[in-house]
Amino acid sequence: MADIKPTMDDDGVMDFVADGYCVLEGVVDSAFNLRCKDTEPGPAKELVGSPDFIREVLLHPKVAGVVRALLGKNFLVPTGGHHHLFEEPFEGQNWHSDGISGGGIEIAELQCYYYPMDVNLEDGPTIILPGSQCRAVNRDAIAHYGNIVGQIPLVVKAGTVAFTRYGIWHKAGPKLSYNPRSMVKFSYRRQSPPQRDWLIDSEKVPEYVDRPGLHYTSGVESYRDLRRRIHTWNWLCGLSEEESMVFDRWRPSYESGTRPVEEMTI
Ligand SMILES: O=C(O)CCC(=O)C(=O)O
Repeated sequence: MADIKPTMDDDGVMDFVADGYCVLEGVVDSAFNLRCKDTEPGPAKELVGSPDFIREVLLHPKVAGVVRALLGKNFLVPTGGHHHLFEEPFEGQNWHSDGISGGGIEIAELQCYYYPMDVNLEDGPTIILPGSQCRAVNRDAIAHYGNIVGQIPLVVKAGTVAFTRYGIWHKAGPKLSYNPRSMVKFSYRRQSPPQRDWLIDSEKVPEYVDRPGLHYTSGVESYRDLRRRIHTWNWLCGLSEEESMVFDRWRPSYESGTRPVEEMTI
Protein backbone atom coordinates (compact mmCIF):
# COMPACT_ATOMS: atom_id res chain seq x y z
CA MET A 1 0.00 0.00 0.00
CA ALA A 2 1.42 3.38 -0.99
CA ASP A 3 1.81 5.60 2.07
CA ILE A 4 1.06 9.08 0.76
CA LYS A 5 1.55 12.06 3.05
CA PRO A 6 -0.29 15.32 2.35
CA THR A 7 2.04 18.25 1.68
CA MET A 8 -0.31 21.25 1.76
CA ASP A 9 -1.38 23.33 4.76
CA ASP A 10 -4.51 25.45 5.32
CA ASP A 11 -2.98 28.41 3.51
CA GLY A 12 -2.02 26.38 0.44
CA VAL A 13 -5.45 24.76 0.26
CA MET A 14 -7.15 28.17 0.60
CA ASP A 15 -5.00 29.47 -2.28
CA PHE A 16 -5.98 26.49 -4.41
CA VAL A 17 -9.66 27.06 -3.64
CA ALA A 18 -9.40 30.60 -5.04
CA ASP A 19 -6.98 30.04 -7.92
CA GLY A 20 -8.11 26.61 -9.09
CA TYR A 21 -4.53 25.57 -9.78
CA CYS A 22 -1.08 25.13 -8.29
CA VAL A 23 2.27 24.21 -9.79
CA LEU A 24 5.24 22.10 -8.71
CA GLU A 25 8.13 23.43 -10.76
CA GLY A 26 10.70 20.91 -12.09
CA VAL A 27 9.72 18.20 -9.63
CA VAL A 28 10.18 15.14 -11.85
CA ASP A 29 13.68 13.74 -12.28
CA SER A 30 15.47 14.94 -15.44
CA ALA A 31 16.48 11.40 -16.51
CA PHE A 32 12.82 10.39 -16.53
CA ASN A 33 11.78 13.57 -18.38
CA LEU A 34 14.20 12.62 -21.14
CA ARG A 35 12.71 9.14 -21.39
CA CYS A 36 9.30 10.65 -22.25
CA LYS A 37 10.77 12.52 -25.20
CA ASP A 38 9.76 10.04 -27.90
CA THR A 39 6.17 9.49 -26.77
CA GLU A 40 3.67 9.62 -29.64
CA PRO A 41 0.95 12.27 -29.48
CA GLY A 42 -2.58 11.17 -28.55
CA PRO A 43 -3.87 8.69 -25.98
CA ALA A 44 -1.04 7.81 -23.59
CA LYS A 45 -2.35 4.77 -21.73
CA GLU A 46 0.85 2.83 -22.08
CA LEU A 47 3.07 5.66 -20.82
CA VAL A 48 0.86 6.84 -17.97
CA GLY A 49 -0.01 3.30 -16.87
CA SER A 50 3.62 2.14 -16.83
CA PRO A 51 5.28 1.29 -13.49
CA ASP A 52 8.00 3.88 -14.15
CA PHE A 53 5.52 6.69 -14.80
CA ILE A 54 3.58 5.70 -11.70
CA ARG A 55 6.73 5.82 -9.57
CA GLU A 56 8.38 8.88 -11.11
CA VAL A 57 5.32 11.07 -11.70
CA LEU A 58 1.95 9.89 -10.41
CA LEU A 59 3.15 8.75 -6.99
CA HIS A 60 6.18 11.00 -6.70
CA PRO A 61 5.91 12.04 -3.02
CA LYS A 62 5.57 15.74 -3.85
CA VAL A 63 3.04 15.19 -6.65
CA ALA A 64 0.96 12.67 -4.73
CA GLY A 65 1.28 14.82 -1.59
CA VAL A 66 -0.67 17.64 -3.27
CA VAL A 67 -3.26 15.15 -4.53
CA ARG A 68 -3.59 13.59 -1.07
CA ALA A 69 -4.17 17.04 0.47
CA LEU A 70 -6.84 18.02 -2.05
CA LEU A 71 -8.57 14.68 -2.71
CA GLY A 72 -8.20 12.90 0.62
CA LYS A 73 -7.17 9.34 1.40
CA ASN A 74 -7.15 6.52 -1.12
CA PHE A 75 -7.70 8.76 -4.16
CA LEU A 76 -7.98 7.09 -7.58
CA VAL A 77 -4.74 7.14 -9.56
CA PRO A 78 -4.97 7.67 -13.34
CA THR A 79 -4.40 4.60 -15.52
CA GLY A 80 -4.13 6.59 -18.73
CA GLY A 81 -3.76 10.08 -20.08
CA HIS A 82 -3.34 12.12 -23.24
CA HIS A 83 -0.15 13.44 -24.78
CA HIS A 84 -0.62 16.94 -26.18
CA LEU A 85 2.33 17.37 -28.50
CA PHE A 86 2.74 20.35 -30.83
CA GLU A 87 5.72 20.59 -33.15
CA GLU A 88 4.94 23.14 -35.88
CA PRO A 89 4.15 26.78 -35.25
CA PHE A 90 0.39 27.37 -35.00
CA GLU A 91 -1.99 30.05 -33.81
CA GLY A 92 -2.91 28.19 -30.61
CA GLN A 93 -6.21 26.84 -29.32
CA ASN A 94 -9.37 28.62 -28.24
CA TRP A 95 -10.28 28.98 -24.58
CA HIS A 96 -12.16 25.95 -23.33
CA SER A 97 -12.85 23.85 -20.28
CA ASP A 98 -12.91 20.10 -20.66
CA GLY A 99 -15.85 17.71 -20.53
CA ILE A 100 -18.98 18.90 -18.76
CA SER A 101 -16.97 20.56 -16.03
CA GLY A 102 -17.48 23.82 -14.24
CA GLY A 103 -20.56 23.44 -12.08
CA GLY A 104 -20.14 22.41 -8.50
CA ILE A 105 -18.23 23.70 -5.51
CA GLU A 106 -16.82 20.25 -4.65
CA ILE A 107 -13.23 19.24 -5.45
CA ALA A 108 -13.72 15.69 -6.67
CA GLU A 109 -11.15 15.62 -9.44
CA LEU A 110 -7.76 17.12 -10.24
CA GLN A 111 -6.68 17.47 -13.83
CA CYS A 112 -2.90 17.57 -14.09
CA TYR A 113 -0.47 18.67 -16.77
CA TYR A 114 3.04 17.20 -16.78
CA TYR A 115 5.71 18.85 -18.96
CA PRO A 116 8.67 16.56 -19.75
CA MET A 117 10.50 19.37 -21.61
CA ASP A 118 11.11 23.06 -20.94
CA VAL A 119 8.32 25.26 -22.28
CA ASN A 120 9.20 28.81 -23.28
CA LEU A 121 6.71 31.51 -24.28
CA GLU A 122 7.38 30.97 -27.99
CA ASP A 123 6.75 27.20 -27.66
CA GLY A 124 2.97 27.54 -27.16
CA PRO A 125 2.63 27.07 -23.40
CA THR A 126 -0.68 26.01 -21.90
CA ILE A 127 -2.46 29.20 -20.83
CA ILE A 128 -4.81 28.96 -17.86
CA LEU A 129 -7.23 31.45 -16.36
CA PRO A 130 -6.93 31.35 -12.56
CA GLY A 131 -10.27 31.43 -10.77
CA SER A 132 -12.30 30.35 -13.81
CA GLN A 133 -12.88 26.82 -12.52
CA CYS A 134 -16.46 27.26 -11.31
CA ARG A 135 -17.84 29.12 -14.30
CA ALA A 136 -20.11 26.75 -16.15
CA VAL A 137 -20.05 28.31 -19.60
CA ASN A 138 -21.01 27.86 -23.19
CA ARG A 139 -17.79 26.70 -24.86
CA ASP A 140 -18.75 28.32 -28.14
CA ALA A 141 -19.04 31.65 -26.33
CA ILE A 142 -15.66 31.59 -24.59
CA ALA A 143 -13.91 30.37 -27.74
CA HIS A 144 -14.22 33.95 -29.05
CA TYR A 145 -12.25 35.51 -26.19
CA GLY A 146 -8.69 36.65 -26.85
CA ASN A 147 -6.21 37.45 -24.12
CA ILE A 148 -7.77 37.90 -20.69
CA VAL A 149 -6.12 40.03 -18.00
CA GLY A 150 -4.84 37.64 -15.35
CA GLN A 151 -4.27 34.66 -17.65
CA ILE A 152 -1.10 32.70 -16.88
CA PRO A 153 1.08 31.06 -19.54
CA LEU A 154 2.65 27.97 -18.01
CA VAL A 155 6.22 28.79 -19.01
CA VAL A 156 7.92 26.01 -17.12
CA LYS A 157 11.04 23.94 -16.64
CA ALA A 158 11.11 20.27 -17.66
CA GLY A 159 9.59 18.06 -14.97
CA THR A 160 6.90 20.53 -13.91
CA VAL A 161 3.46 19.31 -12.87
CA ALA A 162 0.46 21.65 -12.73
CA PHE A 163 -2.67 20.65 -10.80
CA THR A 164 -5.98 22.18 -11.84
CA ARG A 165 -9.65 22.04 -10.97
CA TYR A 166 -11.27 20.17 -13.85
CA GLY A 167 -13.34 23.17 -14.87
CA ILE A 168 -10.50 25.66 -15.30
CA TRP A 169 -10.43 27.52 -18.62
CA HIS A 170 -7.29 26.72 -20.55
CA LYS A 171 -5.84 26.45 -24.04
CA ALA A 172 -2.57 25.78 -25.80
CA GLY A 173 -1.10 29.22 -26.49
CA PRO A 174 0.22 30.50 -29.84
CA LYS A 175 3.30 28.60 -30.96
CA LEU A 176 6.03 30.51 -32.78
CA SER A 177 8.89 28.02 -32.58
CA TYR A 178 9.68 24.62 -34.06
CA ASN A 179 10.62 23.22 -30.62
CA PRO A 180 8.41 20.27 -29.68
CA ARG A 181 5.98 21.29 -26.94
CA SER A 182 4.91 18.29 -24.90
CA MET A 183 2.29 18.01 -22.14
CA VAL A 184 0.82 14.84 -20.67
CA LYS A 185 -2.63 15.32 -19.18
CA PHE A 186 -4.15 12.96 -16.62
CA SER A 187 -6.66 13.13 -13.77
CA TYR A 188 -6.94 11.85 -10.21
CA ARG A 189 -10.32 11.41 -8.57
CA ARG A 190 -11.59 11.52 -5.00
CA GLN A 191 -13.05 8.50 -3.23
CA SER A 192 -13.15 9.60 0.41
CA PRO A 193 -15.58 12.06 1.93
CA PRO A 194 -13.86 15.41 2.48
CA GLN A 195 -12.18 16.13 5.80
CA ARG A 196 -9.49 18.56 6.90
CA ASP A 197 -6.72 15.99 7.08
CA TRP A 198 -3.92 17.87 5.32
CA LEU A 199 -1.10 19.54 7.35
CA ILE A 200 -2.78 21.37 10.22
CA ASP A 201 -1.58 23.20 13.35
CA SER A 202 -4.77 22.87 15.33
CA GLU A 203 -8.04 20.97 15.09
CA LYS A 204 -10.10 24.16 15.00
CA VAL A 205 -11.29 24.74 11.44
CA PRO A 206 -10.28 28.28 10.43
CA GLU A 207 -12.75 30.44 8.56
CA TYR A 208 -11.88 30.92 4.87
CA VAL A 209 -9.51 33.89 4.51
CA ASP A 210 -10.42 35.51 1.24
CA ARG A 211 -7.89 35.98 -1.53
CA PRO A 212 -7.75 39.08 -3.77
CA GLY A 213 -10.45 39.43 -6.42
CA LEU A 214 -9.59 38.42 -9.97
CA HIS A 215 -8.49 41.05 -12.50
CA TYR A 216 -11.25 40.14 -14.91
CA THR A 217 -14.19 40.16 -12.49
CA SER A 218 -16.56 42.94 -11.60
CA GLY A 219 -17.81 43.47 -8.05
CA VAL A 220 -20.85 41.29 -8.69
CA GLU A 221 -18.82 38.35 -9.98
CA SER A 222 -16.26 38.79 -7.19
CA TYR A 223 -19.02 38.39 -4.64
CA ARG A 224 -20.08 35.15 -6.33
CA ASP A 225 -16.44 33.99 -6.29
CA LEU A 226 -16.17 34.71 -2.59
CA ARG A 227 -19.32 32.72 -1.80
CA ARG A 228 -18.11 29.82 -3.93
CA ARG A 229 -14.70 29.90 -2.20
CA ILE A 230 -16.28 29.87 1.25
CA HIS A 231 -18.50 26.91 0.37
CA THR A 232 -15.66 24.99 -1.32
CA TRP A 233 -13.40 25.52 1.70
CA ASN A 234 -16.13 24.47 4.12
CA TRP A 235 -16.93 21.43 1.97
CA LEU A 236 -13.25 20.39 1.93
CA CYS A 237 -13.18 20.73 5.71
CA GLY A 238 -16.12 18.35 5.96
CA LEU A 239 -18.84 20.84 6.95
CA SER A 240 -22.41 19.99 5.97
CA GLU A 241 -24.31 22.34 3.68
CA GLU A 242 -26.28 23.59 6.67
CA GLU A 243 -23.08 24.28 8.64
CA SER A 244 -21.55 26.03 5.66
CA MET A 245 -24.57 28.30 5.24
CA VAL A 246 -23.74 29.88 8.62
CA PHE A 247 -20.76 31.54 6.90
CA ASP A 248 -22.77 32.70 3.89
CA ARG A 249 -24.11 36.06 5.02
CA TRP A 250 -25.43 36.87 1.54
CA ARG A 251 -27.90 34.01 1.49
CA PRO A 252 -29.29 33.36 4.97
CA SER A 253 -30.87 29.93 5.02
CA TYR A 254 -34.23 31.28 6.21
CA GLU A 255 -34.60 32.87 2.76
CA SER A 256 -34.33 29.61 0.90
CA GLY A 257 -36.52 27.55 3.21
CA THR A 258 -35.80 25.64 6.40
CA ARG A 259 -39.10 23.85 7.20
CA PRO A 260 -40.23 20.67 5.46
CA VAL A 261 -43.77 21.20 4.19
CA GLU A 262 -44.92 17.85 5.59
CA GLU A 263 -44.26 19.15 9.11
CA MET A 264 -46.64 22.07 8.60
CA THR A 265 -50.38 22.39 9.18
CA ILE A 266 -52.66 25.11 7.92
O1 LIG B 1 -1.71 21.39 -24.92
C1 LIG B 1 -2.16 22.25 -24.20
O2 LIG B 1 -1.48 23.11 -23.68
C2 LIG B 1 -3.63 22.23 -23.88
C3 LIG B 1 -4.36 21.19 -24.66
C4 LIG B 1 -5.74 20.95 -24.18
O3 LIG B 1 -6.07 21.28 -23.09
C5 LIG B 1 -6.74 20.28 -25.00
O4 LIG B 1 -6.51 20.02 -26.18
O5 LIG B 1 -7.84 20.01 -24.44
